[in-house]
Amino acid sequence: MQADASFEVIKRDHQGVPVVKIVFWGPTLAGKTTALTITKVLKSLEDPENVYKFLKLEDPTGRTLFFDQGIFGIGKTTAGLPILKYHLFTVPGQERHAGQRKVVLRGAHGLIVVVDSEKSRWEENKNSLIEINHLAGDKLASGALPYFIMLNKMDLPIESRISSIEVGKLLSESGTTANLRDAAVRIIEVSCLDARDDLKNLLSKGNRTEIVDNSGKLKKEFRPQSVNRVIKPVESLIREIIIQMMKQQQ
Ligand SMILES: Nc1nc2c(ncn2[C@@H]2O[C@H](COP(=O)(O)OP(=O)(O)O)[C@@H](O)[C@H]2O)c(=O)[nH]1
Ligand SMILES: [Mg+2]
Repeated sequence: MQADASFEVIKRDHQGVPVVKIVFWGPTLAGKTTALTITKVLKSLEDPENVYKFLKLEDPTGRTLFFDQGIFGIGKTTAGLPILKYHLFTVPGQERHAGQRKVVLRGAHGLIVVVDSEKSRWEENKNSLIEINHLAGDKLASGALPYFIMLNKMDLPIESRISSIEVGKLLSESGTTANLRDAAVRIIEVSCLDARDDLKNLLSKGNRTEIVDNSGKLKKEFRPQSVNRVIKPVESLIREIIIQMMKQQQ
């Protein structure tokens, strides 16, 4: 295996907690910042002690400048520490930010490639795939960088959006098919808009007592399906990364 195609070493913070990095990749306006924000809101409801940091760096028009970042944890050891911390980053999607994207991608353990299902965004999606293939194609091909493809905006009318099947065409047009081998099973169709609305509705419910436990945390069974889909790639990647981490420790 090539040196640059091996799994990133997982570092630990000053308290010895392993820290992993997951990056949302994709063209501008695809919904990366929205997906990260939904993750943050859900985590704040379900597991608030494990929300460490949330930062959005936007220009005055709301476009991401440099990156957005959220730091979260999972579980709690007897010492009161999380068993793992994960940093979620989004890249700035605008074409002129290629340099920043490269920096943000550095050291990633997992990748979520956000594809904008809006038909008119074909070229932007294609360019974004070409770029990630150029930067990380070897790692994606070898499995060293586990990934999911998040096909967003599935709420759009069917005639103005692409389907998962057409993502295959997008992959072959961008020359990424060979590297994104298992892509077909790694596509998750989502609507961040529906997820955001469902979260809002949930929170505006008059009687909150039935949806929260004794400590005021949202019970997992009340997680809306639309939100679950948005969170799924992060949760699945963390599981895959933990397996890699255990292999590194052997
Ligand atoms: N219709 C629709 N619009 C969405 C969805 N997700 C995000 N958007 C909108 O797309 C625009 C760009 O979203 P943003 O998260 O800032 O994209 P980013 O540039 O990838 O970070 C915003 O106006 C969002 O409200 C979705 O699932 N469906
Ligand atoms: Mg953004």
